[in-house]
Amino acid sequence: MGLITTSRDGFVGTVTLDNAEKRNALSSALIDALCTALEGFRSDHLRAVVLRAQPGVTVWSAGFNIDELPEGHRDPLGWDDPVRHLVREISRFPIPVIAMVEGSVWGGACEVVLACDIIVIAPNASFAITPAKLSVPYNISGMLTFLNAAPACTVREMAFTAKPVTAARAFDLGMVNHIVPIEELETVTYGIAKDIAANAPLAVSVMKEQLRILEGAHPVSPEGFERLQGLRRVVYDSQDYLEGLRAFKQKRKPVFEGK
Ligand code: KFV
Repeated sequence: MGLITTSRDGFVGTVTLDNAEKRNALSSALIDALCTALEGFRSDHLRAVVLRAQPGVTVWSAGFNIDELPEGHRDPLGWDDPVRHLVREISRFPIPVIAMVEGSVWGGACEVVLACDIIVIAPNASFAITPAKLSVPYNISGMLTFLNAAPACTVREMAFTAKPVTAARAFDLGMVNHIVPIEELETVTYGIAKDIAANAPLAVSVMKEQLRILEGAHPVSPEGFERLQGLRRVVYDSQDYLEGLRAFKQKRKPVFEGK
């Protein structure tokens, strides 16, 4: 079964998430397919990429594939985790990636969208930062993606409540570039892609990389890094982490005890 589809029109490539049955959860297989598609676009010298889901979905992506989270005592979002790999791939990709979003976007998928260069959304889009619903310690560079995309007080509210933010609010907060009626979503998105594709690709590419390096220019001391990793370890070693996973699989609300 295909998890994604790809297409291209001139210099513009499209990757469509195509696993609505599992709400486009970011399984390692889906992410592998997506990264392979991006690599193909890179070697063919495309100039803009649109990342989207099938038209009409109510869930753009349900985020991390919870079934693939480790059963405790291992960092669930370490360097080699597929979502981390995808976020790095998008942000280091030398071609602008435009996220075109209708429907809800959860957890790791919210980071993936916010890691894209430009975001165009329909009024039914929503965004949720969900680790607190599962007792997952999000990783440090992931928190930086959120912090680069939204005001710090918004990141705090989203992360602590895990409640979705509406499309209108995401736009008001400057988290996305455009909110447009659903009938105009493709026209506006592909219009931007074509504008980019008409420009000088080397200049666009170097500006993308400059912005990535500048956005990531936050020195963290070794002591600070080790402190954060130690605090994260307490979370993924906890009973609450196991409870979060169990509750999702049993389709019930988790009961967290703070230990
Ligand atoms: N991982 C694995 N399977 C998932 C999934 C996920 N994140 N989300 C949905 N599925 C599966 C679900 O188990 C079901 O499979 C099918 O997709 C349809 O889901 O074999 P099954 O039982 O058919 P439903 O029935 O729940 O769909 P729906 O009623 O439309 O509700 C959609 C939605 C998105 C509201 C619901 O599926 C949901 O709450 N999903 C989890 C959303 C979430 O909390 N995502 C965060 C994942 S953790 C994450 O990203 C990270 C890294 N983090 O730290 O938070």
